[in-house]
Amino acid sequence: MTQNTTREIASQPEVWRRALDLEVAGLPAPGERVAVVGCGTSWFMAQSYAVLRERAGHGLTDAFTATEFPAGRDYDRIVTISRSGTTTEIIDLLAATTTPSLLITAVGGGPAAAHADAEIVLDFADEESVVQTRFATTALLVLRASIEGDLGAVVADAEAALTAPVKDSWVAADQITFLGTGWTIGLAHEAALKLRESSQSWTESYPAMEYRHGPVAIAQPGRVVWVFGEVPSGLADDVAATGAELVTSDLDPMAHLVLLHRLAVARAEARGLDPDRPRSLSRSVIL
Ligand code: F1P
Repeated sequence: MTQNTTREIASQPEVWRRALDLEVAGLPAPGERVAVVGCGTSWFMAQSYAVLRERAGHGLTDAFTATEFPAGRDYDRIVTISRSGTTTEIIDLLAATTTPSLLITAVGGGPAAAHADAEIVLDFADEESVVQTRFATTALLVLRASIEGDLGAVVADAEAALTAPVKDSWVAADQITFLGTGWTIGLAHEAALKLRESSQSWTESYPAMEYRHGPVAIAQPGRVVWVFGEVPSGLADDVAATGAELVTSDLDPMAHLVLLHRLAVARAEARGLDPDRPRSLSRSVIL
């Protein structure tokens, strides 16, 4: 059970290290107005990159899922992320646009690449699993490194995340809400998706301060609130008042996502599910 997913999760520090050694050419230059587009996991990585890039002062950066790309809005570049390079909505968008485009993928020369002006192929991060873990994090790491420079400390944190305890209370929780701020909101959405895909868990995800505007209503003992990155002031008290368990981490938020990957496998196994065979999912959605 779970051989591919478990192996791919565990390989993240090594694969990330390899990614950081790459000379990546072709990413948008500072000042370009950029749309970043993906579907599913790739959309959430796009969201994180968009916030990082714009907040670093590199220029306007918006993230969309492919079908919601706003027709008529002007960008200097469209960056698409697709592990498979075969997702129909991504192919359609690339085929329709006249804006210069880049595809970040694990599989070079595929049907999406045929419509893109350039591609960055992270083939060493490709996966056998349906459920994405290391391709998504590696793509985001490459994008993040183009903004932040040296991310060696993030790799070290990912190593720590592979041996950190996965608590029984997280495995047993009947509901988990994920929160983030800024670029970690994309990680929160990805974490929630990961648990749904791998372990059919009930999860929700929000920008952290949205938690007070309704989502807190379902918090109670036996449920978990998991925060990626900074915990906004007052939030810990709000969660404590409900009896729910608050999970935070000193690790880099991307390393915290690696710990979440391990929780996804543990929850699947506890429910007798095989995360290598997620229900109703396929590696790529081809309409
Ligand atoms: C995107 C995606 C995955 C999801 C699912 C199907 O694929 O939606 O995020 O986990 O299993 O595919 P891609 O465009 O990145 O190949």
